[in-house]
Amino acid sequence: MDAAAATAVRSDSKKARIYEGSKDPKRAAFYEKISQRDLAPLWEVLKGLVSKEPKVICDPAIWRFDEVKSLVIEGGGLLTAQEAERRVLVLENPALRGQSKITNSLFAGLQLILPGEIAGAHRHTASAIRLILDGEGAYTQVDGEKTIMKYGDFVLTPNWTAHDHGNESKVPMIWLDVLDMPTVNFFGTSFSEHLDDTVQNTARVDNDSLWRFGSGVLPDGTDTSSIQSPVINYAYERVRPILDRMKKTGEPDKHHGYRLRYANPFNGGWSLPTMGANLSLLPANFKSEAYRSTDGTIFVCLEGKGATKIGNETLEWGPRDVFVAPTWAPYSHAVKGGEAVLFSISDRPAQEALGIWRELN
Ligand code: 1HN
Repeated sequence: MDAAAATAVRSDSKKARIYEGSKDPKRAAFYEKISQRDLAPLWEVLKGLVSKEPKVICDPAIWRFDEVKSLVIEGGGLLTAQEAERRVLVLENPALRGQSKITNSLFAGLQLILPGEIAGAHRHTASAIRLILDGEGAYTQVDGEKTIMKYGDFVLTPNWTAHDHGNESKVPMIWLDVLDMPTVNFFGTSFSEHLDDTVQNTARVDNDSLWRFGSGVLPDGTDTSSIQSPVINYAYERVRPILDRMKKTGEPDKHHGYRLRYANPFNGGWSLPTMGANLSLLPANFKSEAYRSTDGTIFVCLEGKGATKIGNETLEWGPRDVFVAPTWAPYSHAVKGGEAVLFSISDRPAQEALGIWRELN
């Protein structure tokens, strides 16, 4: 851009916006004058800034696995996992296209890793979770610990942990990635680096963290101050039976059915400070009462079928479908036929830490 064009752009950016009150010529002139000093009248925008209720740009949306799987696989023929660094199709909220967001604070995508492929080691300030949806037998390594992943496993790569993936199985693997990247970027705190070794040396026994910290004991000398869980794979085969036990001994919650939280075994809190995940068993023909909260929530069906009414929209779901309920939108689930299992994840821990999380009211 030449100097004259740059000046024109700059002077244009100093033009007062057209506000409601600009109809009054005196006010309009005032707004124009203060705009030259990078000032603007709060009274023209206050109502939009401090709204009575949350006003978010985010739509209810669903990605049906059977419809998108072939597209994920097709992407696998275009470039290798190594070329892509991470071969992921981003789940873009229809109201937030081009921003790599599924909600205002979270990223989600479907990652494909083909047999024999490697996604090299790196680390970043954004924390990630993976929920395994298709295939079985690929591994993730996190800070020197390897875990082989299976359907429904909930895998963590907390902030700044080194992680790489590889598929030594005979079938393609697809999983859902959710990252707090939009939150990290909102604060302008994104850092990342590639590690020298594409594949980390694993210094620990496979699944060491689940054995060590997922059995109700803490080895002597454990530093329990971490705000992120030390467990890197909450294996579905260990977690799923707990829902059956809850069902045998209690009544379902009217909003969430039988629901558990993926916890940090050090303090009972959420498994990550920025993202909180749950697993719900909704009994056969269960209909939940409408619920809403300020954490826009990503749901994934792991078993069964149903429909969720979000605001005025009803989304029908089945196994491996991913759908999203925006901040403060009332939603209710209706199970169709036999019982269903829903995984969910949101930014609730971050909101709770800031004292701004609300539900219902
Ligand atoms: C990432 O590092 C992974 O490690 C997946 O598998 C998805 C999306 C955005 C930024 C980094 C991974 C990602 C990502």
